Amino acid sequence: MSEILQPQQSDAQLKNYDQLKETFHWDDIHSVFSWHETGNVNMAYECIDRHVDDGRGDHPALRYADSSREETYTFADLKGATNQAAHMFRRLEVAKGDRVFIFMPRSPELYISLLGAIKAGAVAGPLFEAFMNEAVRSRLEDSEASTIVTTPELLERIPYTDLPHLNKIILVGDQVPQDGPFYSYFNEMKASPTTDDAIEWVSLEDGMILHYTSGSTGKPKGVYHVHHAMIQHYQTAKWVLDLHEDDVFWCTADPGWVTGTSYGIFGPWLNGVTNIVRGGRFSPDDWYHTIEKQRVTVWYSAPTAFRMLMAAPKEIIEKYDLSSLRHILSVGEPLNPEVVRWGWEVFGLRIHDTWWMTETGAMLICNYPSEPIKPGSMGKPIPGVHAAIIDDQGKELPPNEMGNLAVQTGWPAQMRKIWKNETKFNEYFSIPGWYISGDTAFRDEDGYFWFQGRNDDVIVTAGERVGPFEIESKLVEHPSVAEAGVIGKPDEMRGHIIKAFIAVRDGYEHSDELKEEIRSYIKNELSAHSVPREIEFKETLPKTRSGKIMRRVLKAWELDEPAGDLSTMDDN
Ligand code: 6R9
Repeated sequence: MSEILQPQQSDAQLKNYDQLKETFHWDDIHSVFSWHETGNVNMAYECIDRHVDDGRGDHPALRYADSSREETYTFADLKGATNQAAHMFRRLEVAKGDRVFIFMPRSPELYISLLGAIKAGAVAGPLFEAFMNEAVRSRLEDSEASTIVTTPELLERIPYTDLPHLNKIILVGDQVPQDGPFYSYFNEMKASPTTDDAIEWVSLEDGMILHYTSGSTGKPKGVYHVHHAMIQHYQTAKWVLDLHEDDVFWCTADPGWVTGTSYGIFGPWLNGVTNIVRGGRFSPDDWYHTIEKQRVTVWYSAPTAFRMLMAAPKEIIEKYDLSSLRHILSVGEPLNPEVVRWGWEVFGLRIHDTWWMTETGAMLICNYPSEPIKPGSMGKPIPGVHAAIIDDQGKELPPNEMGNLAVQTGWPAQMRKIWKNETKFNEYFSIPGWYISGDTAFRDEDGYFWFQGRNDDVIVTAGERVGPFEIESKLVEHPSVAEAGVIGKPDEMRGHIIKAFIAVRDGYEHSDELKEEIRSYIKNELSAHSVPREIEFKETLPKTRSGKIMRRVLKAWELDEPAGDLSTMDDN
């Protein structure tokens, strides 16, 4: 029997879960959006401008801080700035539906550009700042982006001369080259009015954001979301994040990942709360300092971060006053019961797990402040969503049986396509009526879902999804590498780490120097989070007769488990 923790917050906004599960329909909340009356749809308008219309223009919307900058923007400030950005994009001939990428470290300009692009009717494409040339190139090429906002420091990672569609590069910084497709962000913004006539009114089904994410094979997939998603961003931020107007909310994710947009931008701002953005890297001192200084009330982070905080010396946490916190949540990987217990001990609060994916666009299975939680479980589906465990034929399985975690199609934030890849898109919906997540799980007799693993080869490391194929492809381009197979190896701190098995070419030694060289090569070509922490040299790798590396066998080797059916293995 698992442990059950009773809810702490009697005034939580989600009331009567059991009843709402039966009666709630997404259409019920259309009337809270301004388009319900005006017919004018735009996510960015709904996030920012409407709060100014509602008389809350002076409320702080964004509080940004890093080691050198500290700035506050009210909703009125952001309304003006995002209007300017929309004018800037229009003047640079960005048309409705064009892909505008944003590739830079967290900063107010990132948030203003992203919302400005959406205001102008473009599809925003956020790219994590740590991406290196190849990762940047493949995403810009696939999306055929016309415009990118970046910094002079990151410019060398954008091979723009090889990207025929990319013809406008807006640089956030002082050094802007004279020749070429370059524009100065600050000059263009200065030349733009703050008036709202650059807003493009769209339909709920028009494109809004394109998030590239990893799959088990092939190149990264462009997951395409539309303005309609706002309905679910808004409502889950109420039910699950439990945001009230005066909350100070901090989502620690970067907008390069879906959590950093759905809940680092849309969810909180649709609800008109103060949103904290911290630039720079993780450090326990900086993080606790942020909570204390900004008086953060609701905090959304990831198990890896919690585990790193847990591992930091106790004296650090004791220096800070963290009493402003009311509600803590987690996403991205399994939340260990041990972390929930630590949260209770140090904050006096439960950490609430939430489950969803880039493809689902918003939270689907969650723990709520109003409901008991079972540590180790992801919780229960939100009202308006029916999730189930199904077998490969689509039959729903009884409680406690492990199978495919699937969701009945039709929730508002569901992806609408995989960019230029209908085949991949259709794979998710191969069983009629269902979205197949790729995760395995079971549901207990109380309706709580328990995550068991991924049933493809995608690696979730430190909360980030990494596709083994992208790394393997890069590895074999290194002169020393003949063959490479990449798997996730269980790790206490990071959930999984990336492990590469490598067969070297003739003339290369199995040396530590070579491992180091390969690591820095991946870091420079792809990104720091794609680097295999462990490398093991092998004479040959297990392959199918058709030549596919059998990651399943590599995993079995690693875990000392039986390798299962080897009938397709090539034994030469
Ligand atoms: C939002 C986000 C999605 C994959 C997903 C699953 C894993 C996410 C989880 C979880 C266990 C949770 N995952 N939340 N595993 N418990 N609460 O993370 O999106 O980057 O697309 O990753 O992450 O395996 O399929 P994304």
